[in-house]
This record gives sequence, C-alpha cells and structure tokens, in this order.
Amino acid sequence: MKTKLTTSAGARELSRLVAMTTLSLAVTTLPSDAIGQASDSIPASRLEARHWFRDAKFGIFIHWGVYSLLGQGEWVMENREIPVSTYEWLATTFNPARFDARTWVSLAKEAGAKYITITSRHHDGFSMFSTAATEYNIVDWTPFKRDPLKELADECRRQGLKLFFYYSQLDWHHPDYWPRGRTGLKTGRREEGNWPRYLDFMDNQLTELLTRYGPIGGIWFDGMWDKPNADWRLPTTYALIHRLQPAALIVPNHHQAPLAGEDVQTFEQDLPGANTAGFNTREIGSLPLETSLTTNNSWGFNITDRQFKSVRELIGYLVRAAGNDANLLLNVGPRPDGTIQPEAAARLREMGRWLSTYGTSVFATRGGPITPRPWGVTTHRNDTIFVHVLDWPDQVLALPPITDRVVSAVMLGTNAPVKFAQSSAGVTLNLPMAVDEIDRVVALTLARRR
Ligand code: JFZ
Repeated sequence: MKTKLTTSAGARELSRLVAMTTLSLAVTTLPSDAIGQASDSIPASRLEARHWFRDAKFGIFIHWGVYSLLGQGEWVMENREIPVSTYEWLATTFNPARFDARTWVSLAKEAGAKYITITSRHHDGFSMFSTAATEYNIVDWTPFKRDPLKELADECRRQGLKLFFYYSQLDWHHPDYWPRGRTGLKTGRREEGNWPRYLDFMDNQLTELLTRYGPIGGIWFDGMWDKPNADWRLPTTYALIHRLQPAALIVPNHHQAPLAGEDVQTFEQDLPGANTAGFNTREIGSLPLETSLTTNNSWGFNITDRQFKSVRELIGYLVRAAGNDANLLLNVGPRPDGTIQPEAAARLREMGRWLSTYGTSVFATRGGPITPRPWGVTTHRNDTIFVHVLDWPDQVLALPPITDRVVSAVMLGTNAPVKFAQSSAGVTLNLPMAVDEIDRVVALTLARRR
C-alpha cells in the first residue's frame, strides 16, 4: 500500500483493501445474539426518529478540528506524517475566535437543512468537546477553552435542528489504539497498548456525548475500516448508546450492508446503489438511507481546493438523493478561525432559496413510483407525484405507466397547468421550455393516495 495518501484517493485506496475483508468483519465481530435488535424490539421513540430522519432529507456535515489549521484536509496528520508530539503542539494553538454557533446553525437553517452532523473527534484523536476521558480536548488543551459542541447543541435546540456527532473509532493519537491498523503508523507512538482500555475510553466519551448535550440525533461512526478484523465490541457500544438515548440513531459509515443495532445505511460520494467512488455497497436494505457529499473535493478545510460544485449540481444531487429515497448530508469544512468559507456559505444559501419554493417536492417525500432515470427522478407524498426533470432538453417527456389515474398536472412554483396524456403505455408531459431551470418540477395529482 502507498504510504502517502491524499484525502479522497487515500480513502479510496484503503477502501479497496477494506472491501476484500468486510465480509469477514460482519461475520466475525458480530455474534448474532449479542445485539439482538430484531426490528420488533426497537422502541417506538427510535422508530419515530427513523421516520423523522427519512422526512428530513437534507443535513449539513461539518468537518472541523485541529487539522483545519493547516488547510490541507482532515487527513493531514497521516498524509504529511506528522508525529503525535508535533501535532500535540499544533493543537495548543487552536483558537477559533470567530466561531459562533448561532451563525453556523442559522446558515444550516437558511440552507433548508434539518440537521447537522459534526466531527466530535476525527482520526487525529483530538476531542472537539469537553471530556474527562483525555486532556487532549478543546477545553483543556487550547486557549479557546470553550466547548463548541455544547454551544452548537444549545443553538440547534433553539433553532429546531437536530445535532448528530461524527465519532471516529480510528485514532492516530491514542496510545492504546494498538495493535495498529492500516493507518497512523508513522506517528511515533510506542509499539504497545491496551485495546480493551481503548474501547473503554470510547465508551466513556460516547457516554459523555449522550448525557451532556441533551437529546441528540445520533452518532455517526467512522473508522472501523482501519482494523476490519479487530473486535470493536460493537454490541456493547451500540447497547450503551441505545440505553442512554433510546431515540438516538446509530449511523455507521462502514459501507457494508447494515449490522444489527444500526439505524441508517450510508453511502459516500455516491447515490445509493451506485459505486463510482469505489467503496460503496450496492446492496440497499430497508433502513433509512443517507449519502454524504463534499461541497468541493475535501471534507476538512482545504485552502487550495477551488473545485466547488455549482448550485445546480448540488441541488441536482439533493433531488436525486430524494428520488433514491435517501438524505443528502452535504459537507462544509470551516476555517480554523471558526468561519465558513464564503463559497460554501453562498451555495448553501442558494440551495435554501431554491428549497423555499421547491422544498415541498423534497422534504417528507419518498422515492416515487418511477425509478431514477438519466433525465431525473420522481418523489411522492400522499396523492402527489413530483416529477423532477433535471436533465432533459426537450418539451415532451414520456414517463412509463403509473398505476393510478393522473387527474391534474401543474408546474410547481407557478402552478401553470401542464398538458399531459395518460394511456396504458405511460404518461406524456408537455413541459414548458425553461432553458435555465435547475429542475422543472411537475406535480401530478393522482385520483387517490398511494
Ligand atoms: C471517512 C474519513 O476517513 C474521511 O476523513 C471523512 O471523515 C469521511 C466522511 O469518512 O472516509 C472514509 C470512510 C470509510 C471508507 C472510506 C472512506 N470506507 O469504508 O471505505
């Protein structure tokens, strides 16, 4: 394996290796009786939380930590082979004076997002919250001395967004992360450690995250792929989480078919079922789905990454995710001073502006009766099917047959009637030719609720 890895290429390289061993992971680390989460034993509050999650459709992912200081992404410690001692010094300089929870949450809200998922601890092992489990945390280790997660949790509650905590199981700093996995091999740590003690450390931190921040949306796990054959004690950890907050969702980023106790199936840089990124499973289960996406090509702040996706692309992604019955978790990597890059903020605001008109065709919908097509997708709610025409140059669009009778068709936004014809061969729509429209959304009203 290459030792120098760029963020995405590195992760991709790893995941190819990981893919070969994932099956054994699923089988060896999860005795079937240990988690025992048959669907009928899931409490109503969590089923309700899953339902909320499906309706939410749009979340903001935030990668923010000590690595933001260097502006080279969240993998900089690994990619530049920074030893623990040097990185520890770097961490003493973290002082995001311009961090303001209200600004971040307001932006997420303006974007139309319903939840935020933020890095509480990434692979660099630095805790971005107050914790008694290690001094290596933002309150005890830095001049900042504040707990941004607490400020965000309070602000999210005020503004009605849910907050999820990303939590890395992989750690490039902790001495007890041993035996080592595929990464974190050049950090100058002693070649010894106590794995069960590391797992206890994680459980202690998770206990803090689940007891000190009020009700949270859930935990977004990442990093098991570093040691696919290790015993991660998932049954214990998952049971702990479900005991402390029965409604908190467990969102794993292991890219396998879901394991017992988990609530959401995730995809990364790909729509469900697709696998252009090379590390996603094509197997789609029955859990709520979420797909994460970078705004440019980086998760953590990258000062030279100018490859921001256009508003059209981002909205297209959100809509196609919805048409695939999945949420979009769209990432921003705030700068070390605590501000969000204007390029990202502007795009989020534009998405919010679009959603203020078209949100009804996205939020609280489910994937529609017509499976995703190159021209676009369908979503549906009650007696309405929303046809999202994203990429179709023509006026007439022919849809395959829909079982219910269509009684009316209008353009969402203007309510202008759309001529249509329904036969056993399908439904043809006569669309207005608006060349610059991001998404021509046609609302079809059916004779009855589906
Ligand atoms: C992970 C992290 O390594 C990355 O820094 C970022 O936080 C992203 C959201 O998640 O990237 C991954 C995770 C899992 C795999 C590949 C990349 N995987 O399972 O192959």
